Amino acid sequence: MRIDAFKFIKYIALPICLLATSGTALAAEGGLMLQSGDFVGYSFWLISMALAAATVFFLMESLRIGGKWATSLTVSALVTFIAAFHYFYMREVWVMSGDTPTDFRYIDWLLTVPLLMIEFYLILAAITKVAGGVFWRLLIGTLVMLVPGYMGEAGYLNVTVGFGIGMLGWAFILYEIFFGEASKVAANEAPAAVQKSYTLMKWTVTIGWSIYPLGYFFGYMAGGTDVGVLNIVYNLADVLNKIAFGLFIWYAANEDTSAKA
Ligand SMILES: *C/C=C(C)/C=C/C=C(C)/C=C/C1=C(C)CCCC1(C)C
Repeated sequence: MRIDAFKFIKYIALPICLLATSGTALAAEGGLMLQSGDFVGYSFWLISMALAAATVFFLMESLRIGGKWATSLTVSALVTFIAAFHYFYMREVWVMSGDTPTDFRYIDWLLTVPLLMIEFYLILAAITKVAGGVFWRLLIGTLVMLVPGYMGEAGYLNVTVGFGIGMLGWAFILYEIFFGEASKVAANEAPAAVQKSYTLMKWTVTIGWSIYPLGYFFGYMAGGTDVGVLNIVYNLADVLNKIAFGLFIWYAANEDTSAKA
């Protein structure tokens, strides 16, 4: 497919300029810079750049592959775009204070986690008709998981209660993608490549996502963790849960499209 100049500016060049300028502006105004030997700081820097690069890739690929896969790929790009922006701020918090940027993480999650969930609906909707209930159940599950979790961490709710309700939200999501309507549609109607990526995505939500409640548990309920270790683990988890997750979708889009070409 030919990519025309207007589309290129609108979808690719503009978001990239925004990302680049905001990142540089923040680094300049931050004052305190990354210290040599600050490995947690390095991981914040690496992940923010990897997320920015992944955004470019998903946007380019959504233009190239396009068609019914354009929406899923665009949403993958939105996830990495939103996360890259938050990482620019989070790394500042880290290098300036050595604290965990909890509020930024939750604001990021509040936007990116529902978008990641919607991907389950979108990849199925790209190949067949899916009931809207799938979309709503997954969306509600994410809110039940995140809002009490935030309230627990921020002190608006008892930490154990916040954790308990959040775990129920996560369990509800896992039930839907393993045994609910979405899983049945995937098993009965999806072509092999889409099934493969559905399986990878669902295990990411199980194993990759377990990092965050584990961090919460050890941080607040089991006597506290080392903030450095906690942040490196969260940062690496985001590579799997945001970038690799997007690549699983890209794989399905690519296979499904070349199978029909
Ligand atoms: C890109 C960011 C992602 C995928 C973040 C995911 C976050 C979670 C899966 C958080 C889960 C939590 C629970 C299951 C219990 C309550 C505490 C939370 C919010 C950390």
